[in-house]
Amino acid sequence: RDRSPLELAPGAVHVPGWLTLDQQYELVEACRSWAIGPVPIRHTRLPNGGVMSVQTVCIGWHWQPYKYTRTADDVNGAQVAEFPANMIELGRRALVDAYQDPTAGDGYTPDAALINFYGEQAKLGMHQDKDEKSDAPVVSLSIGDTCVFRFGNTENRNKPYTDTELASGDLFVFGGPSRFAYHGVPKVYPGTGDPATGLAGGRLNITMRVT
Ligand code: AKG
Repeated sequence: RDRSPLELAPGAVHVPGWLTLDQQYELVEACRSWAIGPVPIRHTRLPNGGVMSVQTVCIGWHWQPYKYTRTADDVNGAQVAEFPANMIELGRRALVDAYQDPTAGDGYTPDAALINFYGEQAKLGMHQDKDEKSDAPVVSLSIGDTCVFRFGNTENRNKPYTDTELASGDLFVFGGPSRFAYHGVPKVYPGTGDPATGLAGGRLNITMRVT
């Protein structure tokens, strides 16, 4: 695959195949451990009574709709795992490569990540990431099954949007004028991932944020 960055909209960049297989394997191992504890991965309950089809575990700060806390008060009350320094570095390199600017990562210090696991039927509705007080970019890493990623606009939940596929190893950055764009995952293609990532099935997505 061509690994050149593709700009979907100003500030929204897709870099196919950004992570090596080794990096994917390491991230899968780390996520497997975070999924066990201190806060176990779970289907998040929404205030409207809905339950998300994706399963989520957080590091650094715990996201519960619709705020960040240090302790997972809607799960087991435990403090979430620390945000590791090597992921801060990975986030900085992601910005440098996506924006093709050696200074793009300067001063970028993500302090939270949402780790989402998508089973065969899981989807994520169109939403904005707006519970962060910072307008620093969101860095998204995908591992495992390919999905349809729907990237919209900052004004309306629905059209206009662009559908693109995110495959294992892909990086997607949304910052600048696209930071608060609506986005979602309408479909995952089961069985499309490479088990050599350490993920036998499903899709893993990690989004780093500055809260
Ligand atoms: C989010 O965590 O806010 C997402 O939108 C995840 C997107 C994805 O799974 O690619």
